[in-house]
Amino acid sequence: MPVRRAARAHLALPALAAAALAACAGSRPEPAGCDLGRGPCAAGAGGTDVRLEISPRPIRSLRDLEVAAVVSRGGAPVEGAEVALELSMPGMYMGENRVPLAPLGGGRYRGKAVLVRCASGRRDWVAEVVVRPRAGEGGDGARGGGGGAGEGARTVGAGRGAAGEPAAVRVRFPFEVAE
Ligand SMILES: [Cu+2]
Repeated sequence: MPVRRAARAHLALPALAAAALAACAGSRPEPAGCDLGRGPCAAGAGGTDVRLEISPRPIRSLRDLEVAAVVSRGGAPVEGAEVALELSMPGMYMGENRVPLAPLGGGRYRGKAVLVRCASGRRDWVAEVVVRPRAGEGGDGARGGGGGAGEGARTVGAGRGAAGEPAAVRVRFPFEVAE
């Protein structure tokens, strides 16, 4: 008797998890939001807000793209963070495409990117702005704002221990290329 009850309870868990997943997927229609191909978009995650602009528009593959992000928290600009843009295609490996965004002051970050063309003809991409705050508000002041775009991302990540490293926030912007 107790054995059978336990078995039934166990079975119920995957079913619940599946239902929760389905509900989650259904309640977030991603492309319905802002279109980076038409103008700047704003989104947030974990209390960090990002306004992202990719130009020129419409966004095309195999072109030099200007990437401009404004990062804020509670309305205040986020200074001295390690910020990068990652471009990917959902469920399809298109090669690693991560560009550091250099700080300009005032919570503004800028960089350049190029999108590859998808051999399958797909045009849906996701731009993710990855923001890693400066460690402990001034504790990492030596790395401050002036770092060049080239050395940014990798050097800082490699040099810091996992324990003291502030968590990175990822803000997603789904978009489509014009061609
Ligand atoms: Cu693709």
